[in-house]
Amino acid sequence: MRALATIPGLHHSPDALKALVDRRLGELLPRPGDPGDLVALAIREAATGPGKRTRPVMMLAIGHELDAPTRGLLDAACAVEMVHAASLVLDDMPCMDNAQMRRGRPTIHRRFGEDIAALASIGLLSQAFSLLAGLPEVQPETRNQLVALLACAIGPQGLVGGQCLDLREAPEQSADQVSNKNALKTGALFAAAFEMTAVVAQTDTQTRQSLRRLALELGQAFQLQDDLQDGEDSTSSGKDSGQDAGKSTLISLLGIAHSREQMRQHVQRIETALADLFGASSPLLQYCRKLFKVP
Ligand code: GRG
Repeated sequence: MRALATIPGLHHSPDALKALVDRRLGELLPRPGDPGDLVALAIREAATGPGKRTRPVMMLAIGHELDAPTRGLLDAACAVEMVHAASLVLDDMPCMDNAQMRRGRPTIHRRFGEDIAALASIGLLSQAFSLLAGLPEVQPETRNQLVALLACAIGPQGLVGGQCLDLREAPEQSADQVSNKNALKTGALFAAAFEMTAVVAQTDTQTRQSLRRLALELGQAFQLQDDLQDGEDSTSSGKDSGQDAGKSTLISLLGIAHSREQMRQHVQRIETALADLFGASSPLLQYCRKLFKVP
């Protein structure tokens, strides 16, 4: 196995890991063959626009702690980011959230048209799975497991199911129902990402289960932060605000103060889980504090 540490000159700060992901995505994504090759351009814009790359950065940081083979994990992390990008393109479309801005830029369908946006999303999904199917440094059986984990996270038990609840939910939702929706919409991809990391690193079942629980906690905190931002000025988030108007969110049900308290509790549990798994001085703890703006 080749651990991240064996790549000469590689530092493990989140910024360095993000740069590594961006460089690899740049190598993997299709390049426009001619000025008319709109889908390739849209795919590139969707996957390499100025997002945080939270999922792949965390996969690499966790993989480093677990001594996972580098090249296989990096490509698996890029596959997860491609799925995330595909989901954002679809989520923004007029038939769903009808968003105008994402990451400080006009949304993909506004720039390229709805037809190209739908094709770019499908193109990203197909590229993610073809990447996993040919993943370097891992056995065919492991590749199969990774494909199954990611497929399940996208489907009715994951993003698709959560998005359907979000779009068609009955008006009066309980806090438990909203948490369940968030677990599907946001937690499922984090859970797949962390379990995939465990599979690439060939950890024991207990570590894999701990990582899954951690991911679901992270998904709840992440969605709460996203919802809290929805009520703020869009200049800080780079995307439309007020998208949640008329929807049940934990903010609309519990109020801002109670939601912030819930988020604080999730973050506390995330920190405890990370410290238990990787030690109190793990860089992942710092990364999470920054992610959730814990002073
Ligand atoms: C077929 C992939 C696929 C999905 C179909 C459209 C859909 C179902 C699901 C949408 C799910 C969705 C958009 C959930 C929200 C997740 C979320 C919190 C997004 C924001 O993530 P960040 O903050 O964004 O990581 P950046 O821009 O930093 O990448």
